Amino acid sequence: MNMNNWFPAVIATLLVIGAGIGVGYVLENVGSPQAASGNGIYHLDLVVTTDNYFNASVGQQPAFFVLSGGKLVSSANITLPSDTTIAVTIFNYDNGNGTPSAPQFLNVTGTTGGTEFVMNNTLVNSTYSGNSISVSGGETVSSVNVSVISHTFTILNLYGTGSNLNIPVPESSVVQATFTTGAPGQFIWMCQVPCGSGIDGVSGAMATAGWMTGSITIS
Ligand SMILES: [Cu+2]
Repeated sequence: MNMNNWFPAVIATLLVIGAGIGVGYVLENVGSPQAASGNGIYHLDLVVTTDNYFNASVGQQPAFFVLSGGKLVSSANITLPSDTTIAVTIFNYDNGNGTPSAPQFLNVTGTTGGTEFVMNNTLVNSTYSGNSISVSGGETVSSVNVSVISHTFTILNLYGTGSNLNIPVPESSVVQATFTTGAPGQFIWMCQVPCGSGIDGVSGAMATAGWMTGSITIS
């Protein structure tokens, strides 16, 4: 799971932009599924990194972090406001591919319009133009191909039993989507692409809060 050469630079740039003017500004200007507008938009910025030391027997594992106040903090317990539009941005450093636990997790579900906005090197494919840069941008999708899926950010049963928020994340990409929370409650988020340790990949990161799973408190 080594990173591509270009990707850290893209991430670094986006993080600088995010720290300087708010990642929401990026979201609202690149054609996300729902342009954030007015008050009450809550921004949840997530970063997936690899090569985090887990322990001596497992070695290194991928993990989700929350980007908060300009630094990475644990994703073990994420609190979101109730009855609010959440603009989520996921910066995925991982260039590894996996197989989801079930085909349904390739599909975007529970987001505004049932879509997400994906940026990666191929989609952005920027070129030199007019002594500057010409940026192509990204792509709005309703599913991710099994050949490129890396992780998912899934909130189980967020909209009722069996009705999940599911945001599939391609390898080496930035993904943006919006969704709306309901009444206060307790939920579980987890990645649905077994990316942990053990023969089936569901141990280690996949089974540990703050790595590939955690709680969501809607309050
Ligand atoms: Cu994962």
